[in-house]
Amino acid sequence: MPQPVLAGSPRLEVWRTSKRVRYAREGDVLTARADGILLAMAMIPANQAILARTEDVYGALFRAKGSLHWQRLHNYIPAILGAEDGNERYRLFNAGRQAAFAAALHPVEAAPAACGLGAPATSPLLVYGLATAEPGRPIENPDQVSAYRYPPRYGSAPPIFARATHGGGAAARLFFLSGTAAILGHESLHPGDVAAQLETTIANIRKLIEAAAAQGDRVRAEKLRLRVYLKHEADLPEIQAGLARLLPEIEPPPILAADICRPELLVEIEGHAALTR
Ligand code: 3EB
Repeated sequence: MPQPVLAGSPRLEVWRTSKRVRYAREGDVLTARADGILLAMAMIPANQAILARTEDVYGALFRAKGSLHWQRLHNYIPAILGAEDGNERYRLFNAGRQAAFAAALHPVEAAPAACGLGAPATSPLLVYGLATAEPGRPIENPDQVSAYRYPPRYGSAPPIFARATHGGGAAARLFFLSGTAAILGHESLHPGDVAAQLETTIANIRKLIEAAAAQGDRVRAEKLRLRVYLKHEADLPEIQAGLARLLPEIEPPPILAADICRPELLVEIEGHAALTR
């Protein structure tokens, strides 16, 4: 992870399988492959030309994916709120991602879960994700506009991701939670109030758990494995107190320092959970 850790550990994810794993470097993409499973990570310098670099990274990832299906993607964008040629870099990133999904003929309604966060300006553009042999099932929040239908005021190209997914194939027992923030409809709530943003964010996570339940998936809050991204380190005590109060089912999750993709958003939470039979 390129972001500084404010609380908790570790800074790495470990995914286990009983299948034989082969590791390779395929151009700009590092891969770990097993039968029906791909973990792929692409990392390239992108302090300039973020749109073209995003298309490059996604083009390489789609080539590595082949006929598998994305389950989950993580996007870490250096200087995400910075400007380039008069445009916000996150908006340019979205344009590049949209172009790559279009080039791969990938329908936005079948997008995987994802998160989109800032990274230090000197970090490379980092995108990593999991693909398996069967498509997952998207889960949307009834109180949020689907991200791929955001109106143009958030940029000419929308972000492409599902709010959550029930995994497919080797990930069939997993619930993937996308980056979740204080957004209702398509609008950010509670500018400047980190405690209220956290409350809305956790409420959005619980709505996704309910939406999953309506589709027959049992996601128990105590199974959530979360990662919290916080814009201002000074808000750490308030966030830790809020997490303990609003999510008493789980141990305190790790908290990383990162810019969120809208200037007014102060906190975002993503993760996954093992589904309960
Ligand atoms: C939002 O709900 C907050 O660009 O891939 C969340 C998850 C967000 C993923 C992405 C962005 C992304 O719009 C931001």
